[in-house]
Amino acid sequence: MSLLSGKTGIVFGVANRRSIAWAIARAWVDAGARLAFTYQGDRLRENVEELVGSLGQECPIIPCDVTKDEEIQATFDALKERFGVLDLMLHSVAFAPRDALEGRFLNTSREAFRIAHDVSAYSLVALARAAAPLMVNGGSIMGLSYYGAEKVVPHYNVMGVAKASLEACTRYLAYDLGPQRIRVNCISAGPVNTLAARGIAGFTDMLKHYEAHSPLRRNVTLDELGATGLFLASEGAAAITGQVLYVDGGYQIMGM
Ligand code: NAD
Ligand code: 0WE
Repeated sequence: MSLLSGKTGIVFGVANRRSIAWAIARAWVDAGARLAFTYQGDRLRENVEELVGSLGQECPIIPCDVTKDEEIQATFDALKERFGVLDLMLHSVAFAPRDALEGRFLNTSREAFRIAHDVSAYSLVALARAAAPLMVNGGSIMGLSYYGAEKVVPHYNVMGVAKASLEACTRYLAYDLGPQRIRVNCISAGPVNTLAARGIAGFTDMLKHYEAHSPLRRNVTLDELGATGLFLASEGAAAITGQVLYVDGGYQIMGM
């Protein structure tokens, strides 16, 4: 029997085939899960429909901008209708206004700070609150973080502060939801060439830096992130909650 057979899940954050969310979703489906997908706006609908069409299962595909409470409500109403019970939720969503990821952190505007935290951190709380009532047999919730939460990565700026919040939210949610056997964790991924990383000045140099300095002397692959997402969803991780798991070739342990 496969690791996730009979389990249901919902995935937030697929934009295209390179999305980390897509890698984790594929791993979940290969392990036997039934999934629902959300997409941010009309711009991404066809992308997600085409990708999901290749999975060989009928999946609900629901629009959901995570900054809109009414769309979150409608998403979980639809999910309750289709699946009834939920076991897994993936949060793979982040955004900060582009100009906040350039120049000095010092110049972060109140509005850029608000948006980054609303989309990238508060949304985990809102989604967990909506998902928990459907997780009647316990569950596994996971988000994606990055090392810039913990140490200064030049230009990651307000996103680093928002990821620090996401990681703290993960711990508080793990405490609140633990009695319901719902686990909440983060995967802190090394840099991956996705849509969200594209066009970041110096991103190619960052990939080279990880290759040169991480203990494994290479970058992480999407398949490896999928495998970690599968582990966190599975019984192998049954006693792991509130944690940040680094999937970064070991980069995070280095002091120099
Ligand atoms: P991606 O662009 O494929 O995914 C980001 C997703 O966020 C997109 O699907 C986008 O639609 C969604 N999103 C943004 N604003 C939204 C909103 N208001 N409502 C709903 N969805 C919204 O890029 P990715 O690299 O796969 O990013 C996924 C996650 O992984 C993010 O949390 C990112 O911070 C994190 N991460 C990425 C890297 C990397 O190097 N690529 C490293 C570590 C962590
Ligand atoms: O979390 C991220 C990136 C998330 C992201 C990306 C964008 C680009 C387009 C959030 N908001 C936006 N806004 C946009 O307008 N990563 C972990 C990838 C990333 O981004 C960086 C990095 C790394 C790594 C930005 C600066 C420095 C390093």
